[in-house]
Amino acid sequence: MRLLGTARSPFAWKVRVALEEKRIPYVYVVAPPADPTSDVSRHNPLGQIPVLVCDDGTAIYDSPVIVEYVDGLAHSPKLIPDDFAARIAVKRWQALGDGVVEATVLLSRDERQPAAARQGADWSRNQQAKIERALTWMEQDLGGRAFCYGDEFTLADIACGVALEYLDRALPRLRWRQSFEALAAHAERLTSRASFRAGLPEIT
Ligand SMILES: N[C@@H](CCC(=O)N[C@@H](CS)C(=O)NCC(=O)O)C(=O)O
Repeated sequence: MRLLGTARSPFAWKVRVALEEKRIPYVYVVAPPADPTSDVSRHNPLGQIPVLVCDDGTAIYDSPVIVEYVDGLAHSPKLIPDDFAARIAVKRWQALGDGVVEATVLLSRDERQPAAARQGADWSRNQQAKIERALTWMEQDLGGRAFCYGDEFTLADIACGVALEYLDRALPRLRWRQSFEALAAHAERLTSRASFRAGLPEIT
């Protein structure tokens, strides 16, 4: 199995954490989508990474679909619960984490542009408000628990940890840890796991 990604992709990192947690061997291939030699568009018509290319050539995308596939490959640990309500709750955490990552990517990319090329104050405020609202919800839902959902590590924790660590690295000016103590403590617990240390994205 080959995972196509880049050193900077938070979505590829989420998949790598899942693969590490499940102890599933894979080959990581650095494949920048914009590089015509990278073959990404041949595997994913949308031209986006991450893409998981199975040994029989089947390509799986996007990251939520890949992690669901990966979870089905090995029984334990179970990242997405079977129970309907639990599964929806865990996937909702993933949607929130992925949404924080998307807003962080857009905002941090915009902030690196020359002033004349930037989107403007209203747009930036809107992106930042998404992040703050999502973190507020996460902080309240996590409360004093050790895991995002239930009493076991799940995909919810992967998505949450990836989003928080990426936010730390891509938009350090937000200093979110000062306002969200439960999330800050959870981020420490999560990023100390060996699975999270694999494929930590570069920020440039
Ligand atoms: N919803 C997708 C998002 C993937 C995504 O945004 N990938 C970025 C890199 S992190 C990408 O490939 N960008 C190139 C492009 O959109 O052309 C997922 O979860 O996999």
